[in-house]
Amino acid sequence: MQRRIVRMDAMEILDSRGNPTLRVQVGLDDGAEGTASVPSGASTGANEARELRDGDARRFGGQGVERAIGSVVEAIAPALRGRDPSRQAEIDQALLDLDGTPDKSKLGANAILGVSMAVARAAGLPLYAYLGRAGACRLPVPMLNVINGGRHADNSLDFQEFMLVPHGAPSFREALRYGAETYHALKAVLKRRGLSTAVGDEGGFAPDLPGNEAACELIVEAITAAGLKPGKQVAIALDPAASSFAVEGGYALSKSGGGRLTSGELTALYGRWIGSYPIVSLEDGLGEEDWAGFAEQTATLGGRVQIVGDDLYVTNTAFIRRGIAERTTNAVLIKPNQIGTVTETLQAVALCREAGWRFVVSHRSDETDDSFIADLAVAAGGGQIKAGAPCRGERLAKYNRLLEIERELGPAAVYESPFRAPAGAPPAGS
Ligand code: 2PG
Ligand code: MG
Repeated sequence: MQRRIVRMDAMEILDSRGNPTLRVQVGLDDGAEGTASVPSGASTGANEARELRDGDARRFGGQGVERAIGSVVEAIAPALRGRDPSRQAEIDQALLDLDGTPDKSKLGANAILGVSMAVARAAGLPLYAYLGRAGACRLPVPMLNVINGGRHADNSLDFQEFMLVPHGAPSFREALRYGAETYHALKAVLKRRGLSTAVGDEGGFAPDLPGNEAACELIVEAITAAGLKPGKQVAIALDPAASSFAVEGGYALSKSGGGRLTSGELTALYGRWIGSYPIVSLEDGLGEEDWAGFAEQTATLGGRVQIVGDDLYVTNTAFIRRGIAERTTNAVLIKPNQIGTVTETLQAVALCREAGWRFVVSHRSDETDDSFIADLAVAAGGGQIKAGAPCRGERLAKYNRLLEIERELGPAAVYESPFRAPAGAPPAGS
């Protein structure tokens, strides 16, 4: 029997930075319900789909989402009433048509994504199997952001994220243990040196260090202190989020007092680090306008590490297509709220697969307890997720959901390092 959407509601909740965001609920005629909460970013790409914020300075400094709630209740709900929730692509297309703008600014990408995710949740359980169809059984290697800098912390680090990659673990559960134990070892190392163990926006530590490179040294020390093998069991991933320190003609490392570098000099710096530390992945090593610099970086470093584009592509197939044609990177960061619907997110994943590119499903720095991306990562099957440190509830919601999925899959669950093959190689199963 065909099921129908009969009810839709939205409310304003707070996200992990204490800013308002949207929770959307969709109800079906058989009583099934789907709820979803929408994340937000701090280091946002210029071409991301636009959130609708109230701009009313009397509430939340203008950040309220009552207008976006209006979009859901007044515009979207009547248009989707009576629709079959299992027709995700048609529903998402209806949302695009209803909005009619290229950047979803009329209804708001936050309103649109909330509905899109809630419909998927109402339509099928478990969500990973529904989105991925049969055969969704690959658990992702987590990238755990244990040292925060850039726009995510008030410290001396220009680079935004220093992540643990426990790719040498035998299972997701063990990988998370490696990550958590290293996180605790890192805390002890910081304490011993009299450095701050307060955490940044994604739950990683945010100490003042003499320079960006010191974060890599500390991480290697922590991996060893946890009794694990750097590189073999736990490697490092970086997201400098370089758009946030890009300046006219180069990059300014002003938080650390590291001076100005050209695009080529910054790539050379990463190259030296790759020689000294077990780095397997480098995301947004350059700014979102530096397409030529990225191509150069991929040509020089792309055989040794995964080069991931985030701000550059904003999960948009138009930009990813250009990247594939110009060999700008060899991997893509996938964030549903950058593009605004579940279907477009899956299209971005499909394009990566077609090109033999890797991809990493990702959270945002402003998160909620919604674990949608955990299911999405298993459904997409690319074998990588980044969801912050193994600390703070909104980050753990994703990792704990992955533990549940792994348990549910039982012996069918697969945990496989995408980093054993050379960096340019396609993800397994593609
Ligand atoms: C990133 C993200 C998530 P933000 O740059 O990859 O870590 O940060 O959500 O602030 O854009
Ligand atoms: Mg990023």
